[in-house]
Amino acid sequence: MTASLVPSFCRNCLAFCPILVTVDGGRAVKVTGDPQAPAFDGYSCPKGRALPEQHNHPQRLLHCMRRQPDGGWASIGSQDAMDEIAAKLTKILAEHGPRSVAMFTGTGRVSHPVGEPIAKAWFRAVGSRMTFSAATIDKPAEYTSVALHGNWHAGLQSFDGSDTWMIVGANPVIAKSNGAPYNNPGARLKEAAERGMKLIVIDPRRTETAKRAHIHLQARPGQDALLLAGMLRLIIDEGLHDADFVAANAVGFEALKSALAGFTPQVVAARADVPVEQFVQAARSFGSAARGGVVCSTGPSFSTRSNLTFYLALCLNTVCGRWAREGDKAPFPNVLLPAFTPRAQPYAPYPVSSDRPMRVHGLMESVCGMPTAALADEILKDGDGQVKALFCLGGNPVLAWPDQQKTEAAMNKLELLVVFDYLMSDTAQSAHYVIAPPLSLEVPASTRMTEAMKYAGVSRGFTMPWAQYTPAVLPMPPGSDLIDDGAFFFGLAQRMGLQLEWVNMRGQGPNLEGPTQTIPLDMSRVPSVDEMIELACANSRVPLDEVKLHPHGHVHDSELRVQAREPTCTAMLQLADTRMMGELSQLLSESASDAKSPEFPLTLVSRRTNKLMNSAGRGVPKLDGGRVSPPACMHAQDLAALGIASGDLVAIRSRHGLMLARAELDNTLKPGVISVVHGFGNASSRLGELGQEQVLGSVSRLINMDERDPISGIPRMSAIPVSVSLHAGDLL
Ligand SMILES: Nc1nc2c(c(=O)[nH]1)N[C@H]1C(S)=C(S)[C@@H](COP(=O)(O)OP(=O)(O)OC[C@H]3O[C@@H](n4cnc5c(=O)[nH]c(N)nc54)[C@H](O)[C@@H]3O)O[C@H]1N2
Ligand SMILES: Nc1nc2c(c(=O)[nH]1)N[C@H]1C(S)=C(S)[C@@H](COP(=O)(O)OP(=O)(O)OC[C@H]3O[C@@H](n4cnc5c(=O)[nH]c(N)nc54)[C@H](O)[C@@H]3O)O[C@H]1N2
Ligand code: SF4
Ligand SMILES: [Mo]
Repeated sequence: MTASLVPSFCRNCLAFCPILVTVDGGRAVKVTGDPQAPAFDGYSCPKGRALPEQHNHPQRLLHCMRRQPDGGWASIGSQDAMDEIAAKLTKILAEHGPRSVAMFTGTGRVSHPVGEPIAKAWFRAVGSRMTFSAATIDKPAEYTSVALHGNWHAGLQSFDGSDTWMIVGANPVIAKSNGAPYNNPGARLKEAAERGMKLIVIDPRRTETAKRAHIHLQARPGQDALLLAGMLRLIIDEGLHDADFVAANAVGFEALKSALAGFTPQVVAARADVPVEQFVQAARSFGSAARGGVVCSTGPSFSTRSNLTFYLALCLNTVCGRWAREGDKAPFPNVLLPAFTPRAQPYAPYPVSSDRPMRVHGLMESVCGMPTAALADEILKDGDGQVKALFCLGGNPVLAWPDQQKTEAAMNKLELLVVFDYLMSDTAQSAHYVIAPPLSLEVPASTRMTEAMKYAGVSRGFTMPWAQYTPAVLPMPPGSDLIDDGAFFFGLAQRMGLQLEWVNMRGQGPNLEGPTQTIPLDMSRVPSVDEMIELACANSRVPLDEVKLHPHGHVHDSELRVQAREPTCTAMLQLADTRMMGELSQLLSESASDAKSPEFPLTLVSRRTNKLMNSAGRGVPKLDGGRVSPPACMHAQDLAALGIASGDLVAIRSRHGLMLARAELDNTLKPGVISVVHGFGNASSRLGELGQEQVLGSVSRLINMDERDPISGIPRMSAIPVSVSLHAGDLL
């Protein structure tokens, strides 16, 4: 058989880069970026190019697994697994009620976006609201800030026409995350700089993104709210704001202005440890530009006060009038989402929390969803409503949830843990059943999920009307019995006599672009993945069949322009939310040295690497380079002061716990800051098999769940005070 070259797109992360897959004998042997998809310049990253290694992974599960009474594992047919799990769930639901069954969805769901709506439909059908996701341990403030401040119907001004752009704690060049277009962000930032856009980056590390900045504020971690407050004050003080826009579209300007009074450039620059002239230059550069925006990402999200930081970023956009205006080209003309008419008008703020409490920590279900940081305690705390059964879809809680020890205790306490993963992950080690899914190249997909990310924040998703559909590129591996999560939950529903409904939301909270689409499913037969894609793309602006005509993807341009405010629209943006103004005054009164203590003199921050997607990619030599523990990146000054050399095994201690890592020289860091990649480490049950260095490598061991945000529950996951020392002796 001769090899063929098949166009598709990578689904390891939300960039969904177009790729060409070389298929030989039914197997993927090579993946490259697709040069015929000009919008992406043929770009791909190492994770995408390693799709063949992922699909052909020697430890890949080709059958579902069931834990045996002696603790060992045996394979089980997917139909039998559904029979047994349906019977167990029926019993748990009858004994403990719907709240006892929960779900966590992680980043692995990006590979197969149409499974989750069926899983959620199953939860609705059994009456459980207990569906959690990685969103509340990621950037939950994207949701809370929009609820507190309001949003803009037409969206933020587009990156393309902007002359200023500010990125707070994101590294989109590597992560394809908030702040820059997903289609080859490095190239897009370079182009923008060439046409004169002034990029401002706030990050304690001179990242790949910061290297492209006009101004890089290398601030102390955790000072973003302070910096944004200071910028707002300076911009208003110097009259650089857009008074007409504010008067027409926002309330609370005077109250915000007076709350900002104490945030002088001197106070802010000193506390954030940046040169005052550079801070002033950044604020003026942002304030005096005509178009552009500010966006925040995981850096400030993980570093406490995330609601306030994200809220102030929205205030900065509003005060400078940086929302798409009447007559502008629509920044987000939907393609696989239904058509809509963007308007130059606000969406009103709405309550952040529901009246539905969790059983623990005084947390509520909120606009960002169920608080994942509370789920371990919901499992551990005995009593009415206790979570007894958990489905984990494409996630790896043992390495990704804060407080690894607590997470492991919770996983081991469950009566039923069902993990959907293609490998025996560290969470799967605790499971009762592991469901083996087909991998991305074995199923069809559309780019709708990334398009719909625009509903999750103000600067996510594609910045152009890009769409692609791919059929399955590969057949199922010979001899395998794989089942995707959609078909699995559908099968459970059939066995339990449940009627499922497919739901497509078209926005966040009460502010929807269009009515929610609810489609009852025919329960007599399992829908194919292609049928699920059709359901997701119901009433799309561009018919799915037309998108399919472009196998290399296509920009479905539109002449759609932003329309004027509707005469009936009374909504206003809120610049002085009471809760946020309270936090502002607390922030000012806090001591500047709160994070410094002699016992924990360094500050640990998170970072991502180009070759791994959180914990995924470990175990693939091409991606992890055989590394068993994470790099602990440190400045030469800190290494020298501690007598540590690059390559040494070090113990990192926080008030909560300790982890092991390998020191690595990195002079792009601000001295005093140590930056460690998360996703390493292993379940502690594997200590005998793998050894301390490998097992104790998770940053989540350092995170205390009790230091949590009152709305989303996200704990401090960055800007953590730590100490670092050469590792000696046994730790456990
Ligand atoms: N300390 C610290 N903690 C963090 C973070 C941090 O930076 N620092 N980041 C946080 C963030 S932003 C997030 S989003 C979460 C991530 O939390 P998780 O999503 O729970 O973590 P991942 O490691 O991404 O887990 C993805 C899992 O999906 C599996 N997978 C991959 N492809 C497929 C597939 O096609 N199908 C199925 N079924 N499974 C698949 C992988 O094998 C892996 O086990 O972690 C959070 N936790
Ligand atoms: N290659 C790759 N791509 C990924 C992922 C991956 O693991 N690998 N994960 C995906 C996921 S789940 C997500 S959520 C996105 C995340 O995407 P990003 O949010 O862009 O994540 P990072 O690349 O870690 O960038 C966060 C930056 O914040 C900085 N930082 C840390 N603390 C602070 C602080 O207090 N203030 C400020 N201003 N900066 C701070 C760090 O130095 C770092 O450069 O990436 C996605 N894409
Ligand atoms: S950036 Fe890398 S992992 Fe993400 S879609 Fe593109 S090739 Fe895949
Ligand atoms: Mo994330």
